[in-house]
Amino acid sequence: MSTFPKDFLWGGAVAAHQFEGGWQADGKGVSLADVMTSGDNQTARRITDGVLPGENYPNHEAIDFYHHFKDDVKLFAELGLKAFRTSIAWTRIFPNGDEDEPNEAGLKFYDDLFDELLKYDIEPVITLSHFEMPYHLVTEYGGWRNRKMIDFFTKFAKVVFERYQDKVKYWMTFNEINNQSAMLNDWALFTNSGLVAEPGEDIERSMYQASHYEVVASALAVQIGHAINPNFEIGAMFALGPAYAASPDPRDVMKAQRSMQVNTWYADVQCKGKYPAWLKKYFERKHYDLDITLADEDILKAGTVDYIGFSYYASHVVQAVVTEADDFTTRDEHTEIPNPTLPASDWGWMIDPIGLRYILNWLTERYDLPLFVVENGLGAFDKVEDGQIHDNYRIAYLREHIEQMAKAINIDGVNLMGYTPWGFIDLVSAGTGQMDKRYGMIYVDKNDAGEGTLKRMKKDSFTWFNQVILSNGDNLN
Ligand code: P53
Repeated sequence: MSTFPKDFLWGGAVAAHQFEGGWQADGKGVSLADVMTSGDNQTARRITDGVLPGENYPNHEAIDFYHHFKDDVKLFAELGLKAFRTSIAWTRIFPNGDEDEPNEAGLKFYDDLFDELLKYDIEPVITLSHFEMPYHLVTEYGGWRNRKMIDFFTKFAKVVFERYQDKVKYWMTFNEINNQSAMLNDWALFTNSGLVAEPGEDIERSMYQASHYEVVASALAVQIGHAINPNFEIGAMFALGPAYAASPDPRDVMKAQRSMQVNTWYADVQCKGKYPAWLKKYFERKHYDLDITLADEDILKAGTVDYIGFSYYASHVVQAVVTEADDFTTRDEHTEIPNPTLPASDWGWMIDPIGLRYILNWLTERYDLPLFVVENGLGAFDKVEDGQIHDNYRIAYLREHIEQMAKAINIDGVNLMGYTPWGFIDLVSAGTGQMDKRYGMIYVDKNDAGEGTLKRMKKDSFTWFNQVILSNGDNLN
């Protein structure tokens, strides 16, 4: 039997750029997501130099929630959602990012959306920056390489905190802020920080500098938000999955520990208010000479978060390589290997429900804060047969993860606020730009080529999740 707290936030999660469409509607500016093409399981998305003719940009239309939001929210209410996580598209509010005044039409859209949600008692949970900063801030300022970004971001945060202070209580600052450190690839550097490596640039150094400005901006936003409304709950947001050691060889164990440290140092900063010792040493040894001021350090201390939001999809297995560095930070194609004890999704993500319980315990032990699983789910190909979608594989995935959350709560004493499965309505994949990598309980008729009627249909998982919510997690069958 699973028991969840009475006010548990059962919900669903999306991000503005992955489902709204309307990329130029009512004065919206070009965001990072608007210059990213479509890829597939094999091919990475490309980042183009602005919006170019003849390219496929899947986020431009996405599932056009912008023009369907009333009907869609009605469907979300039918699903039984108590919470709905989305982001505010920064470029609807500040189209270029460096304007003095916000765009009223953009602000009005979110007023209407939040009113619609509240009409059905659905609690909005809002991410301020989810891979969609204004592209202009990249071309004009170099993205988060530039300290000026702190001002642009906090201005945006202040405007929306003030505007929606009576409608939104739960906030998160930066989505999966740690991806860039964990992956250090073109996609993560661009989507998190608007970084494209310049010839000869030490991109790892730039990543750390950009990340520093982001954690400062986040800490300032926490303080600004609390001053506007002391009841705000403002969280951080990380991509988290445990790194398991490939073997009991202490070198592998050390490798796993360091890999978690590289992945989660943001949590140390955002939850405890200071940089971890190993990372300060790393900056020193690398002679990075980062722009981290004493005033910044005070800001970090004063702006710790109220809760930890995180995404959980998969766990990882890591091993030390023969040429492993003394500090165990070597990155190459041999450091991560598949887990022979677990199945994988069609995109090669390891399916590991127990890993979720593990990470809930790990977070509790380190940070002792309320936790919120704000993303989880299975990206899969779905088949429509006679107007029905029998996605029993998705139900199984979600059920097993919910069972592990119940154990974490009832056996391990974890303080869990809620669960908002990712992409509960089909949307554009962030990693690949695909439509056919589907997470939804609501099917949207659109394929990778961009064809389809955009019609919404309930999958079997819709009825199942509705039962889960109605029974407050007791009925998982
Ligand atoms: P997609 C990995 C790779 C890409 C995005 O991912 C990711 C992750 C997980 O750490 O992040 C989140 O769409 C992200 C969402 C995204 C979701 O995972 O590549 O916050 O925007 O859609 C799923 O299958």
